[in-house]
Amino acid sequence: MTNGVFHFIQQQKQSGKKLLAVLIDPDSISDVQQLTLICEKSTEANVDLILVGGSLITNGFFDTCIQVVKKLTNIPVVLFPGNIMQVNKHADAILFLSLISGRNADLLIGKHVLAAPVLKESGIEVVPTGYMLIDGGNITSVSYMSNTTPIPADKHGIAACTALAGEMLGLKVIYMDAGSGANKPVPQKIIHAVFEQVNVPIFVGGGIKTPGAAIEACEAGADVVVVGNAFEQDVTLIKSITEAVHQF
Ligand code: 1GP
Repeated sequence: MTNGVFHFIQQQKQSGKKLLAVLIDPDSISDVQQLTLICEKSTEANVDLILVGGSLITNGFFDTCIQVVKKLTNIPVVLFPGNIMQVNKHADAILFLSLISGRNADLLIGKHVLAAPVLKESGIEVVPTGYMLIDGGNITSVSYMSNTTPIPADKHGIAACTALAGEMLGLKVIYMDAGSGANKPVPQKIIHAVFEQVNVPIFVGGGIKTPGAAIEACEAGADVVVVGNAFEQDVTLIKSITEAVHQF
């Protein structure tokens, strides 16, 4: 990817195309066989991005996971870090997340100060990302671990203004997340409210399990649909959900 991951996402957005990102949580997918299968199915389905990250990494599989994915696919690998330890120079890029829906200073700027020199040294592409947690009907790992309250799913104005402030601060991407394994995905109305306010690409994830739910996110304004859990349960969904997103 010569011009970088962000350039690619922006270009696709400008041509009205929607992207599918597979989220690999090295803590849930800890065996190489399952990882290999996900990589093969992702390549066959023409998945656009592979995100790697999780709230906790307890098994030491993070580095191996990235190297295996890099070896098995040509799909750009983007770090989606749950904490500062999830930086790896073999990835193509990192979503440098600022948790703008919360008021935890450490996750707005504190951890970034610690990560910045490490990222500079690694040379990987840094994509400044406004990360917004949206209530998905249950308490998720992100909410608990970040000690932040998600934006209520019916508070469209709060979400829109939060995203707008993020864009004004120079963040290049907005990520609306109901959290991994959310009961309910981010509703269309709140995605659309954000879509109407900002020009930057919008990622939407958390609780998307069907082609229909992915289509709804795209119709509402998502540029990148992120799916993790559902693919861990059933790899055949990689093809059907990617096809659904690529019909736009
Ligand atoms: C979580 O948006 C991602 O941060 C994906 O969520 O695992 O529920 O698909 P799922």
